[in-house]
This record gives sequence, structure tokens and C-alpha cells, in this order.
Amino acid sequence: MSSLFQKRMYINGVETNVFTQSDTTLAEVLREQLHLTGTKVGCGEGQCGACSVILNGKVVRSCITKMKRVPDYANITTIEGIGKPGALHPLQKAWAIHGAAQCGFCSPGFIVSAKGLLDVNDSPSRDDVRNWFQKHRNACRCTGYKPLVDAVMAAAEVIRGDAPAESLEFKMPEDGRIWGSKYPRPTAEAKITGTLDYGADLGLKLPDDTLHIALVQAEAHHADILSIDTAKAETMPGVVAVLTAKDVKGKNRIFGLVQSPYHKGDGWERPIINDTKVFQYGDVLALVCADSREEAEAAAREVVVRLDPLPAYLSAPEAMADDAMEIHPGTPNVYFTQPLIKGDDTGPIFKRDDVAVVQGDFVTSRQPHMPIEPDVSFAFKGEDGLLHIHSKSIAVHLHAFMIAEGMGLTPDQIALASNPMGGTFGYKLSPTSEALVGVAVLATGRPCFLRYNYFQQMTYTGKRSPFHISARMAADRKTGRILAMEHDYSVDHGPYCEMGSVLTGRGIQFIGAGYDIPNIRGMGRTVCTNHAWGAAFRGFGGVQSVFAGETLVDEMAYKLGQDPLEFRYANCYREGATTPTGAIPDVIALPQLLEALRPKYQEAKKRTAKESTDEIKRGVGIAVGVYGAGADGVDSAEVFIQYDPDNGVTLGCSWEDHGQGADIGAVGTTHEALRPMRVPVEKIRFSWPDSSKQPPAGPAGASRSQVVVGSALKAACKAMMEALSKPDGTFMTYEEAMAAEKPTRFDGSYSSMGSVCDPETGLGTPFVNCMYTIYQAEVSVEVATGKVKVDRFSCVADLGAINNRLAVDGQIYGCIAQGIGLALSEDFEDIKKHSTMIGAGFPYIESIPDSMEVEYFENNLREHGPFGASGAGEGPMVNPHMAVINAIRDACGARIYRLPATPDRVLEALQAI
Ligand code: MCN
Ligand code: FES
Ligand code: FES
Repeated sequence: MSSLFQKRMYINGVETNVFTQSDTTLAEVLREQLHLTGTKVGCGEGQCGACSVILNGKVVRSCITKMKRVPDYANITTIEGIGKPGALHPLQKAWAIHGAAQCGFCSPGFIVSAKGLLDVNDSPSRDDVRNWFQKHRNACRCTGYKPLVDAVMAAAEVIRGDAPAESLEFKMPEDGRIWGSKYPRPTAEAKITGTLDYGADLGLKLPDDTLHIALVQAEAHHADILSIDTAKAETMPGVVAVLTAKDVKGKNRIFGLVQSPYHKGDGWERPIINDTKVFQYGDVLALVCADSREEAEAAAREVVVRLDPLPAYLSAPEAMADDAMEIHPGTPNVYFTQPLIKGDDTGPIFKRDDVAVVQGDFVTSRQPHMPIEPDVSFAFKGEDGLLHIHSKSIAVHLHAFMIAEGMGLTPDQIALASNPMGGTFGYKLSPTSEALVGVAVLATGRPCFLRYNYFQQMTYTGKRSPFHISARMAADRKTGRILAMEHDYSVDHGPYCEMGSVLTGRGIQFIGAGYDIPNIRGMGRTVCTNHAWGAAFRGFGGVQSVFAGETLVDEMAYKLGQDPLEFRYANCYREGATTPTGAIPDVIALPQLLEALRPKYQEAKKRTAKESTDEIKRGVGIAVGVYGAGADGVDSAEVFIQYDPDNGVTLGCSWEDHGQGADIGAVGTTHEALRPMRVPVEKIRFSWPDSSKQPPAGPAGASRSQVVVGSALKAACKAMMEALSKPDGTFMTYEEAMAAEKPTRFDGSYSSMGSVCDPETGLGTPFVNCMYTIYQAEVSVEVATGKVKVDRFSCVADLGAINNRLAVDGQIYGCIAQGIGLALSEDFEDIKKHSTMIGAGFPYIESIPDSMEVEYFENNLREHGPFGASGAGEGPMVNPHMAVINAIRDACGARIYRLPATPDRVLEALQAI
């Protein structure tokens, strides 16, 4: 029996009593006993600040504050005590209008932290705000921090009386048009008040008979499973079931989406619960289902697992060695290849005397996604007879399809819903815990809940797949034109194949993208390894390709004695150019962007030259980025809109919201499409995705939603207006439509017109709508230590017409921050070292410059995009890291060939000069 003590506190000004234990955390008391779920728990390790509260005037992280340390009668302020929906604090209003809440999971913690600052200093400088967030470990993965500092500064002005309260309100344009504006996203208010329920919050609302799941996981990379003894665990208090592979009713595999005959496996190699072998660290061997989380975890520790270790292949070269065994017996470790044959044979070109050649061997990192909210799923049997699974899925229909057969169901027996999510950045294009909670419900008949801790988030979700690339480029010495390129690359995709072939295809599509290269020979291969499985990650394959391509371009400029910007200007896509896969670019955007960047670049060159010293060398680097908005080939979406009795509409579209802004994306597009009907924006209702309620709109991946789902929404709006138009040019009200027996539900669909790349030659037009971004970074390199600091960032972007400026600014700032992490610190190679946010090199505010500027060009309206829009989610992610890497080269001559550019690698590169 547990012993308790009584604690009296003033929570948000109200005297509150709890009976608790010494080692219980304040976060647990607030969330689980007092149901103040505005306080979020992310890392649970004191590293993210999501759980910040104010305790007796000091900002503390409640996840590491034990109740024994909370003084009696302590005054505690949580987000609920700062402001409420309809009665927002200036900080919350500022958060909304500055787009400071994307996924919003970090927002309550940041707002509470900022309140703690403004309580002691209502005139902070931007640096004061940045230092405060650094000191309190407030981490954000979405926003690049700049909008957060903007918001605090704006709120402080109002609090001091230096600016009117209205300065924190959005001003509706006179014509009522929100397309292209900074209209705050519809979910902002719920996010900034802490009232939006994420997965763990919803878990607290499940009935009392809900079972908690603890995982028994493999602590080996590759092994045969000899035995799993659950006998003792089954007798532990509160335990209802201990499930192993034999308890899974279906095929016990997650389908890896193999469709191509060129793919050597069958796609059924990923177990739900591993049965015969362990393929990677963390693979699940058993599920313990118990009445409480503590009981489940205690019993999981008593499950006895015997493994027979096998050789672990932790990189592509190791798994490709002649003596390496097949990780999935019967399928070669190299299971997919994609050649590229464009133009003339490149061999003779490289031998010519009049060409300059540059080359390199590149390795990219296993970048971890590091959302602040770890993975969470729950499931239950519905009154409708369906198995309901709620998770962070960004592909609800696809995931139901991928996991159904493994559980012995058909996809239509599953209702897969996505909860509000604290960021995924692509890892959730893979199913993670969905099938685990599904299996548990099917076995026990009770609702089941599973939340990963941050170690599990790091070790048992997919990662960015490292590319090992050898590449070379030839250019005419006299004309400076690129003539040819060759590359050969191996993709370390971990043990499970899902999306491996698509990812491998990205190499041929994007190494050298942006430049007119007439002759290319390339070969990519997908390799099965025993490191973390490869998942989608924002800028999927583009990031890795740009590392090689933009290094070669930069080095070629140096070799030819040309300025890096001017060399790019001379060689970038113009009329008549073709992409690496031989397609005609959708628009000609790059010359205009480079022209716009040129004055900023020249200014930066002068500034860095002036500020450089022998100890601290400064430099400027640029990088071109091109990426497709849409999945390869034909990409489709289906949606509907429902006319509501108050003459508003509810959107029946499964556009999943990682945090990027599916709400504002769908609402903004619909508002624009229904402008003739003048439906007020507040009456356009976003609904959270559920595969049983909405038709398949496709995943929120591949930066496809604004383009593909947006076009389907536009089609549904057109159908609605055609059906409800009246002869006088107005439209029927809902009542009139009912009286006239008109339908109130209107379907819309859209298919894009691309063609997948040819499996033999690699040629094709996979994307008919692309995003174009060019970044410029300024860095300082400390020569003695190899430490790099990023001082400034600029971006010029052509993303077509922009739906929402706040959303798109936020995408770009967030990509800059993730790009800096990718360039300098982030990795997941060493399971021990890299399994926490700090250990994996998460970029806090001090690593991200406050100086970031973005300029858009919207004159290239996209033919295949609603109202001329392209995407925004990933284009801006493919190249910021390269601007940093090129800036290091400019600063000190050190060329980095392996990411991340940690101080030891920079020093090594300096020594190699
Ligand atoms: N948008 C716009 N105008 C445009 C293009 C886009 O206003 N011309 C807006 C859209 O309305 C949407 C956002 O920008 O709010 C991104 O749109 P889009 O490029 O269509 O991308 P998706 O909605 O399909 O989102 C997925 C994309 C991907 S693939 C990853 S990974 C990703 C990302 O977006 N993960 C994110 N952005 C993220 N942002 C956050 N905060 N968290 C993640 O996990
Ligand atoms: Fe408490 Fe991360 S610091 S949840
Ligand atoms: Fe900060 Fe998503 S808005 S983590």
C-alpha cells in the first residue's frame, strides 16, 4: 500500500489540496489529479520546458519537480491561470497573431515561461527574452523561435502601455479576403490556452477500465529470439494480459507498401510483435496490459527474454559487405536499385582536357525528428463495431490499410483518427504504436493506452535515412557551364522497407536539381541494415541529395574561379532546361530568386570579410533548393463539404495536422473558393481526420496537401456553388436548399498529372508542381575549436501563391532551425549518447539566429495548384543545412563531407586544407 502525504497549494490563486507521494512529480499532480492538462509533458526529463509552471515566482519544469520539494502553500501558476478562451492574456493574443503556435505543444510552457519573465522585467530586450528561454530550456521544434520572441516583445509593449491592446488583434482586410493574409489559424486559441487535448490529455478522458500498456523491447540490434518467459509478469499486481506474437490474430506484420516488381522483398517484413528475430534495437517482444502505467512497467521488467545475438550491420557499407548475412532471410540486403541515364555517356566527358572536375564522398546523418510530444496512441471497440485507433497518424486511411491484415482485420473494420499532434516532421508517415494498441484491444476487449517515454520516442521510431554518396561533376572551363554529373549512392534504410524505394528515387530526382545538367549517369540502392528504421523526414531525400549536389556546385565555382552565386545564376534552370530526370521545370523561378538575393549576398560578403579575424573567421554560404509538392506521379485526394444549418460549412477532409496548419490550409482555401457565397471564415469548420468519417484525402506528407487536398476542396466548393446558385447571382441558404430538396453534401476530388520515373532509366516527370527556395547563411567559425555559430539567415522563396503568410513564414523559420541542427549538431548514431534531446543535439534558441528574413515571389502562379499555390512544408527544408556548410567553406576553407559538422569534424577539415 502506498503512503501519502497532504499538500496544500494555491493553484492559479485557488487553495487546493492533494494527497500525494514524495516522488510524484508536480506535472503528474497537475495533469492526472487536478486535470490541469494545459501543462504538457514532452521529454519528461527536464530538457524541453513544455511542462513549465511558475512556482513562488520562479519558472520551474514540473516534470522534474518532485512533490517533496514543493513548499507548503506554494503559489503555482499554470497556463490555465494566465488566460482562457475568450479572455486571453496579451501574451496569448500575441502568440496567435505572430503564428507562434504551430503544433502548439510547446506553447503553454513558453507562454508560462514568458509570463515569468515579464513579471520581473516588462521591458526586456530581444536578447533578454532569448537568454530567458535558453536558461529555462524552452524548446520548440516548429517555429525557429523568432515568432516567439516577436510575440513576447509585442505583448510586453501592450503590458507596459506603449502599444494599444488592439495591436494584438488581427485586422480583417476590408474586402474580407483572408487568402494571402496573416489570419491566425483556427486552432490557435485552443493551443495557447492549453485547452486543446493532445493524445496524452485524451488518454486521461478514457474510462476507468482502460488498460495501460508497457513494452518489453529488445536491447539488441540483431538477434534470434530463443524464448520469452511471461509467467512471472502475468502474476504481478494489476496485470490483465502479457501479449506476445502468438496473441496477434492476423499476419502479425505491417505492410511496407511494396508495389514495384523491381523491389526484391514482399514488403511484409516488419512484425507488430517480433516472433522469430530482432531486427533493430527496441523491437517489441511483448506488451504488458495492466490497470495502471506503474503496474504495467513493473511487470514488463519481469518478462524474461533470451536472445541469440547475430552480427549487427549498423550502416549501409557493413550490410553490403560480401560476407554479410541476409537480415531478412530470402531477401538480399540490397533490395532495390534505381538507375539514372540522362543524355550522353558521361565517361568521355570527364576525360576531356577542357573540363574541370570536382568530386566527393558524402555521408549524411541519421537525423532524429525530435517532436516535443512523444508518440502516443490509444484504442477501443466502438459502438459502431469498429476498432477505433487514435494516434499521431498523418496518414489515417493509409495506416488502416498498412496495419489491418497484420491484426486479422480488413481496413474498413478500423476507424483510424488523428489526435491533435505535437509535431511529427514525417516520422508519423509510418505506423508506430497503432497496431500495438489495436492488438491489445483485440486481445483484452478493453480500451488500451500507450505513450512512449522520450527514450522510446528516440529509439523506437523511424529516423532520416543516411545516404552514402560518391559523386562528381564536370564543367566546361571556358563557358563555365555544367556538362555532366555522375553519382552512386546507398541508402541506409534500417530493417523495414516502407518508403525505401521512394526515398531512393529522390536521389536521382534531386542530386543536381536546380541546374541544367544535360548528361547524368547515376545509381541509387536501398540497403537493409540493423540501425533505426528509415522513416519519412521533412525534405525526404532532398536534404541528402542537396548535400552532395550543392557541395559539387560550390566547389566547381571555386575551381573555376567564379563567385558561387554567379556560377549558380549561369547554370540554373531557364527556358529549355531539364531537371535531372529530364522533365521540364514547372516554372522558371531561380534566376529571379538569385537576382533578388544578389544585393543581400554582396552586402553579406563585405560584412563577413570586414568582421573576420584570425581567431574567428566569418563567411557566407548560399544553397539552392528545389522539391516537389506532391507524391511521385499521379497523386489524388477526395473530400466533401457539408452545408450546415447556420449557412456555414463543415469540411469533410482528412488533411492531418502535424502542426504545419492543416486547419488554416483547409479553411483558407475553402474561404477563398467560396468567396462568391461570402461564407464567414468563423463558419468554415475544420474537422480532425478520421478514416471512418471522411474519404481518403491522402497523407499529410510530400508537401502535397495544400496542392492536392486544396484542389479537391476547391472542386467541392465549385460543386456546391453550382448546385446552390440562384438566377440573381446569389446562393441558396441552407433552409432554401432543404426546401428545394438540394443536396447539402458536396464531394470534390483531384488528381495531379505527374508520371513516375522509369525504373530502367530514371527519366520522368514525377512532380508537376515544385517549391523553390534559396538560402543564405552567415557563420562564424572559431578556428581553435572548430565551433560554428550561425549569425544570420536570409531566404528568397517561390512557393507560388501563398494561402497564409503566418503558416508559410513559420514553415520557413522552422526549416531553418531544423537545417541548422542538421548541419551542426543533430544525430542518432549512438543509441546511448543520442537518445535524449540534448544528447542528440537538439537546437535550442541560442543556436538559432534571431536575424532571419524571408522574401517571397508570387508571380509564378502554379498551373497545378489551387489559386496558383505550391507547397511549403518541405521545399524550405532541403537546403538550409547546405547554406551553413557552404558558409563554413567560405569562412575558413574547411569543406565538410559528413554531417553533422561537429567541432571535431570542422577541425579535421581545417587540418586537411
Ligand atoms: N501553405 C500556404 N501556402 C502555400 C503552401 C502552403 O499557406 N502556397 C501552408 C499550408 O496551408 C499548410 C502549410 O503551409 O498550412 C504546409 O503545407 P504543405 O506544403 O501542403 O504541407 P502539408 O500540409 O502536406 O504538411 C506536410 C509537410 C510535411 S511533409 C512535413 S514532414 C512537415 C511539414 O509539412 N511536418 C511538420 N511541416 C511541419 N510543420 C510543423 N509545425 N510540424 C511538422 O511536423
Ligand atoms: Fe518537462 Fe520536457 S522539461 S516535459
Ligand atoms: Fe513549438 Fe510545435 S510549436 S514545438
